Amino acid sequence: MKPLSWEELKTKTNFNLDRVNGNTNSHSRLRLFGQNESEVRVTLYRDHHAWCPYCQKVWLWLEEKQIPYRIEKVSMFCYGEKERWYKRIVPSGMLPALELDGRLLTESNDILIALEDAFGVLGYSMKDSKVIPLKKLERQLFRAWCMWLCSGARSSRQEEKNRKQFLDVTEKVETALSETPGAYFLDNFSIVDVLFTPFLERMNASLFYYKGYSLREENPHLKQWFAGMEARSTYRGTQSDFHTHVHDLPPQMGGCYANDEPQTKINQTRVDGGPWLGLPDVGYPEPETSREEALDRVLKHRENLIRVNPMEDQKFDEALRCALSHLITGELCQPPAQSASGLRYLRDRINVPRDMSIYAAKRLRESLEQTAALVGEDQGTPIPVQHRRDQDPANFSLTLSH
Ligand SMILES: N[C@@H](CCC(=O)N[C@@H](CS)C(=O)NCC(=O)O)C(=O)O
Repeated sequence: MKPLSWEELKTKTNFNLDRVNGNTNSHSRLRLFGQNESEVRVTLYRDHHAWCPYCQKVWLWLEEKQIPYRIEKVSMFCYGEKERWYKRIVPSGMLPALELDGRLLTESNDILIALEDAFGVLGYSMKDSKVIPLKKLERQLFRAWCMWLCSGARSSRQEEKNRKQFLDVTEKVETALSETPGAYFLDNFSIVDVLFTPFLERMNASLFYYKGYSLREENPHLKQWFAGMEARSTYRGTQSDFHTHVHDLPPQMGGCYANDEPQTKINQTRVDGGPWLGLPDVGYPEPETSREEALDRVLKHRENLIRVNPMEDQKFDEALRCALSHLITGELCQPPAQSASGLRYLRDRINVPRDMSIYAAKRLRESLEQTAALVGEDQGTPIPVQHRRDQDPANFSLTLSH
């Protein structure tokens, strides 16, 4: 088929999201949950790309409690320059920060305590005797994960030791989850689930890709916990995918080290090159709107996407329309010769949930890859591991949050 024009593509999506009062989403700058704007007492400062795990905790808490709040987005050092206005209020530049009734707070756990003092607890208090040991267990798991993922093992014995240490702590997490009847850490969804969410999500992604280990599939209680989280629209709105995490973690963690298990290679090929549907980064069924959502997001940013792509603009414009035509019609569309690297450059830079939700991203990656495959094996510029300035939000500043 011939590629659809931009005008034709615009008629193919009706995707619409109420950012202020609708489901949790990464684009919103104001959340009201049906309340009046005059009720807003809180501003959350979080990172543009939704990579910061400590921001995710606070974000999820506010969404669960339906507290009206504003969102200000700030760059992380690894992908851009810290905004001067932010350094004036938080000189270290660290995220998250939160303003509550004009009072500025930093440190995610202190923020959560202040929020529960102001608005009431989420199931249990951070200081509850049931919560404290689980909070400690989360930190223990975090340390074991860092040790395994981030120390380049000097020997296979060391690698084995790090792996075992992580699996031992995972066993304790399994036991804790088995002691409650439902999917969650306590009798109902609570603050404890919020505390565990950011790093369990990042562990699931990074260990799959760098260690050939599928946390979610190999642990029945964690499997149930992930499904319990995905039953919540709040979590779905903050949820990322394997591709985003495995490439956002290295600069944040100071390096992630792959082992030489055959399964690791298999998983890396799959996460980088697809197929992306069926990966254990999501378990709920695909919404009917995923393709329309992906198209809507590309249409909003198309000028910047074409401008930042290393390929010549006109050629990439046509290649991108071919991929979008495939996304919407399911029919393959021959892109211009030598456009594979431009298509794969974009395929590698779709971020979840920053740009779109998890299934929309999978569908778009699939169409970019299948279209690129028609004209060759050329890959895009490799994703850097020391920094991610290829993702500098300044390139999208006019449209990023619109
Ligand atoms: N203990 C702090 C840790 C916060 C933290 O490490 N934030 C990182 C992002 S995940 C940060 O802001 N780093 C500066 C940057 O990357 O720009 C908390 O819980 O809030």
